[in-house]
Amino acid sequence: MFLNTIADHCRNQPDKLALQFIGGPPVAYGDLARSVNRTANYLLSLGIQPGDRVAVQLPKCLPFIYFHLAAMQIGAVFLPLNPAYPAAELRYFLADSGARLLIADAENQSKLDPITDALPDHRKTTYLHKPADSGANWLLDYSARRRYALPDDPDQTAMMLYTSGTTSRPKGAQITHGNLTANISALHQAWGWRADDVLLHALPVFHVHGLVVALHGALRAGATAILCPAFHAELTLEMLRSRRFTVFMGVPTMHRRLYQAAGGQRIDLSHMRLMTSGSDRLPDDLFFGYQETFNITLLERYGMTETGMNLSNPLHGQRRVGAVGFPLPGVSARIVDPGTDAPLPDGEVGEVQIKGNHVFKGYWQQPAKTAAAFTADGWLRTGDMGLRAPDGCFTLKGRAKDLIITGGLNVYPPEVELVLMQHPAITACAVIGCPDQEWGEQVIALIIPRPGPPPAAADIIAFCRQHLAAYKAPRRVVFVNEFPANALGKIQKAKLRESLCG
Ligand code: MCA
Repeated sequence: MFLNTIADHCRNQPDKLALQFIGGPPVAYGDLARSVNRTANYLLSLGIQPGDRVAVQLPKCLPFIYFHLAAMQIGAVFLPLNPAYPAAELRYFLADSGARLLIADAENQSKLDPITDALPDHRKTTYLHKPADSGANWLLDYSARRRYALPDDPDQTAMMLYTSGTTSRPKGAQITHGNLTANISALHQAWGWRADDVLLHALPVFHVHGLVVALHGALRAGATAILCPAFHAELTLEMLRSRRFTVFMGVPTMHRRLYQAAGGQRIDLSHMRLMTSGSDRLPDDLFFGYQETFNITLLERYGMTETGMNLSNPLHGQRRVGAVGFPLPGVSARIVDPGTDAPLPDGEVGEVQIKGNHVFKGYWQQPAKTAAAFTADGWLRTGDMGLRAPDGCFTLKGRAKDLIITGGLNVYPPEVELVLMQHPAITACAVIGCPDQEWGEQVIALIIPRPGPPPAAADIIAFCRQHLAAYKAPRRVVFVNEFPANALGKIQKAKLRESLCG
């Protein structure tokens, strides 16, 4: 299992640099083992048992990583929470998951205490204080040592990540130790991870992309990860030029900003062994723009929270513009008719379905939704449409599900519509995504107001931001008198997109 591999690195190369935040202290593999062990002991001292959910809402910082690894090491379930979630969303995640423990930023105590006080399963919140200097050393003052064994059951849940849905509130995707191990081994092989790799890590750590693909990737290889607390294009480009790094991973919005930061100048980044793009489609102009400007061919790959990574363009060999590549080792992928689940011939567009040891074990306490996510013979329905070329290379062609991707983050329109319908001045609404060069798509709300003076668009946006993380709130509000509907009365969003997105 991959936690054992990391433990081996900690034993075999204790002095090798594992992690370092920009401007922060170096953390060698030996230090990492000690800090994670101390954190694991802290969790044990609180009575955290295998299977207990440990929620962590912290900015990107070392303790986030220590709690992440420590919780998994003692068999607890790590639940990362984006610091951008407002109280309403946070309450839902904590209540639904039944988290015993919350680790949070002390700055948020007055906001969090009233929420957690009302939750029956919640036992304790540990508040960490941000250090005054930028040393990023939020270390827990806890030193007892106890031995414990790493989990050895591949079906044991390691983490739970909330994903939204087209018909319901967010669901907790349970990702097992076996899933993580299978996926990170496949990526290790496919992307040729090496112990002398140095990853520049600029992604958030609350999602599969930054946490699993990037961070686990580097640790599994016994390599080094240099972490930026947040993404700044100019700073990142400056560092990428320095020749210190070999691997970088980003979402298209980040790559767009890096490309723009070059300001038309040619900057040779061909010393980078691997630069990947994912979480949303990589636009063709950016693929070519990167080749022209940076002398780099971005490697596009395809994954989802429920599976980790599924498909990837090759490390060696041709990376195809607009394509997401071939199944990773141990991954099976097929294209089917979404109505019948019958496989389609190469070249025909259908739903992408996935099978493999990396596929999650189900949604937390949602047996019906879990069953609906799989076909009778165990393929995961991704809700993404695509086709397979005769040589086995996959290309995505839109989505069967009602989903917007903005800046690499998924926004499910029904979730936003549910909030909008709580606004007293709204009779009906529809949320759609319109193409946007920087963000991929932008969230747009169409609204039929109640009779009387119409609400201000800014008020509606502010209302959404009170209830939802800012990236889910509409960027634009359009008032309409009616919606195009089909015979069943269902709003035809394709028509709305056609008339509005231009
Ligand atoms: C920030 N804002 C956004 C987004 N991010 N709005 C829409 N979509 C977003 N993704 C808002 C901020 O709240 C702010 O609003 C305004 O946009 C401008 O903020 P700015 O400072 O420009 O943005 P940023 O903080 O620099 O963030 C942009 C970002 C970030 C770096 C591209 O969104 C990001 O890190 N995206 C990566 C997401 C990711 O890791 N996805 C992986 C999911 P205001 O100022 O008005 O409050 S995992 C996944 O999808 C699967 C498994 C896979 O295959 O990888």
